[in-house]
Amino acid sequence: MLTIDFERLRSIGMTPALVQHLLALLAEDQPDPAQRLVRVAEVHRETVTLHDGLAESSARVLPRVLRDLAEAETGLAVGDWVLAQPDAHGAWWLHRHLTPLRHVARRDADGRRHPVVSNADTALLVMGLGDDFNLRRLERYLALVHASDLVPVIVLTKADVASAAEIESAIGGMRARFAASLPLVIVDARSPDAAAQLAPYLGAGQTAVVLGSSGAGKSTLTNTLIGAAVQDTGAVREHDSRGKHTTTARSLHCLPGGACVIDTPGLRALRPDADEAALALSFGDIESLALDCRFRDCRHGDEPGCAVRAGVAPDRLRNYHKLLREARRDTMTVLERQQQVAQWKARGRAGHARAKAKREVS
Ligand SMILES: Nc1nc2c(ncn2[C@@H]2O[C@H](COP(=O)(O)OP(=O)(O)OP(=O)(O)O)[C@@H](O)[C@H]2O)c(=O)[nH]1
Ligand SMILES: [Mg+2]
Ligand SMILES: [Zn+2]
Repeated sequence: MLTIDFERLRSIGMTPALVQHLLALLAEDQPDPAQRLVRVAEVHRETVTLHDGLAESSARVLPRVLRDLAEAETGLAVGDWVLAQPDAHGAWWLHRHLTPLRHVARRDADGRRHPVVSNADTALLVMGLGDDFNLRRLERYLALVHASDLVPVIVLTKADVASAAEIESAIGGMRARFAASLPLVIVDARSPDAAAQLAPYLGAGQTAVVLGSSGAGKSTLTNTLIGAAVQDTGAVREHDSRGKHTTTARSLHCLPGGACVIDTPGLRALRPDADEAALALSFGDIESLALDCRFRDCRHGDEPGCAVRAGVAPDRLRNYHKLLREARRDTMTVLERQQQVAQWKARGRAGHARAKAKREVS
């Protein structure tokens, strides 16, 4: 029977809830006594970096594990807990992927699901004050985080270079759209003060993932939290503050206070893997106001007596509807998607035929 060395694994994010979850998984299917419980710190093309609480080592993944994950429409993610074992030559192999307690995934433009991170407790949503600040993007990140049951903390960086007006308008915009209970910190990501402000969210054993667009200051903040320049950081473009995608892979780091942080590359376009129910949760204000609309099937368009239109920023409502449309498209089965494409094509053909007939008549 596999024992969990809680003290050793706590430095890489083991929590009591995880122990319970993992023991339940392992009880169903007892592992080989030679296997060790470790955490995925990096995922590369051919190998993974595993952390055992003391040191990191490189390992290859059994093809069977990759096949099973692909079949489940997912893949290995930084933060996953796994079982690994050395072969006769001393080379480490990842033998078993343990279903994560929490998992963040995103969708690409084709609706395919991609893993982001596993077993994180908190998401630090990093956004630069100034050109990077964008409420719609923040709303998308919040939908992603709510769908995966992480605690969101909004981290607005570059407070040292932002004007008072920029800071005020950012706070005002957030207050108009989000619940006042949403945690918000405003920092210079390079200053140790940022670590102090985030300390309440980074208790021993906790795992935080930093998310945000390129140039927002995710790696800068990661370095400040670690207390050393471990991650490369890069300059941003002068005219729009956009980053140059300096970080290219996700990586897990231990912090001096006993928490872990996962640095991630800035995503170009974020499409959360959130279904309608998760979105309804993230946009709870809209859902509860909708109960007061005059019509039960109100679409919050131009119906009279619409409580949603009266109480929600129009841009937030538009963003919600856009995310809902994407979610419906993403959750369509392959067959449904094929049928939709066929329908579009048929409509296109009918349109062509009509246009042709018209030309021939005139
Ligand atoms: N003045 C100031 N500069 C910051 C702050 N945060 C980040 N920067 C600078 O912004 C630039 C981009 O920071 P990074 O940490 O590399 O950004 P990133 O989010 O990791 O970007 P990618 O890795 O490309 O996704 C660097 O030049 C940082 O020094 C801040 O709070 N204040
Ligand atoms: Mg970075
Ligand atoms: Zn309505």
